[in-house]
Amino acid sequence: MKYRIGILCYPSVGGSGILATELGMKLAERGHDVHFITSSIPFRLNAYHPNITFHQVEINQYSVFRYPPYDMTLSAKIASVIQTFGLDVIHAHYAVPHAVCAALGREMAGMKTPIVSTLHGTDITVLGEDEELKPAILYGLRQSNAITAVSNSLKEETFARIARDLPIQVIHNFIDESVYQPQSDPLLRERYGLGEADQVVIHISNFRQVKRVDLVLEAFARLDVPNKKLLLVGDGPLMGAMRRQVGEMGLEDQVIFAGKQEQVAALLAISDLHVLLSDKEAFGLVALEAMATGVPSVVSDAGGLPEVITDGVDGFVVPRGNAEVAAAAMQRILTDQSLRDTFKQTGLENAKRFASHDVVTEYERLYEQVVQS
Ligand code: GMT
Repeated sequence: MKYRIGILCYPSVGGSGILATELGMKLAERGHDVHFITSSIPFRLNAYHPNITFHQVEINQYSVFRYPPYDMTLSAKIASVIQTFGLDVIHAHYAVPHAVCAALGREMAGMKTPIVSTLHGTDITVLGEDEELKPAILYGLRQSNAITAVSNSLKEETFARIARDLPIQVIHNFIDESVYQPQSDPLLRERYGLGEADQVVIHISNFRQVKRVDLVLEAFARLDVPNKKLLLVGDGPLMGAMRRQVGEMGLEDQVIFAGKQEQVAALLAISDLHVLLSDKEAFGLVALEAMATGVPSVVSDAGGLPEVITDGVDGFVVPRGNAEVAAAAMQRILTDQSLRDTFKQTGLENAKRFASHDVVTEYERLYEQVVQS
């Protein structure tokens, strides 16, 4: 069956937006009619496709509003898209406001359009800690006809923090294999001033507290590896603090700030090791991107990361908050070429567990289930 699917997501850089956009594009390729309802064009929605329509949520800036009513405007937009295009299903990525707005939009439209809500992580692990927001999260999830979480760990956390009786199904994330695959671009290394002998460690994130970039810097500083370089990709509130830390540690010549990048496959491919030492991480899409590109990872044991990286098999999983142990694991990978090759090969094989084809099919089955019930 082909469906008319409304997708709600954060369009800016971030794992949940990337996943929602990739899913929408794959569904369109399979013949479904996909409607993105977001505040701006999702940043990776670069493929023109006749089955994709983008509906922009434009907020009325009427001067009486102290706070522009985004959630209400989004709900009204959902209602109008349901009515105009006869959506069969709404897929809300992230519990707040999307699952809540999906429910309100459906109500406004006076329809029974089924809602699938996908939990991505911080909607539960950070926002779920806020007692004021919990009723909204719970409302959005109870109104959903199906709930998915991107890892087993997130499913368990949702039970613990929100409600034990929620019917949550785990559907892991996927990446676009045609983009994330081994590749080489010697010119790119040159452009970043990297010599042939340089050993490149890469970290990619939104530089928020939860990502513990301070630990990445500390672990990198501890490495006893000649020609080490740290490529920091991203931007965020901790950028200033990170630059200060780099200065205090005297690492200016070894750290490269590459800024926010939309496509990171090529940057991963010029790296020898990927590092992600987050305090919380529901899945860690970037670890999967690294694995599929053939770059081994050292990750913390936070949340769903151990469901992506298998310790000692395709990378190392280290305890949270310990730069010393992380540095030892990084040192092993950087100084042992045969271990690195083994991790690379096993990683390429293991990345297939998250094959886009299978994951998209799982979502299709779920749509079928909710539409038919
Ligand atoms: O990691 C972030 O801060 C961004 C966040 C988001 O909402 O986009 O990412 C979350 O969703 C991703 C896609 O499912 C997951 O891969 C990330 O692990 C998750 N982040 C956290 O749990 C901190």
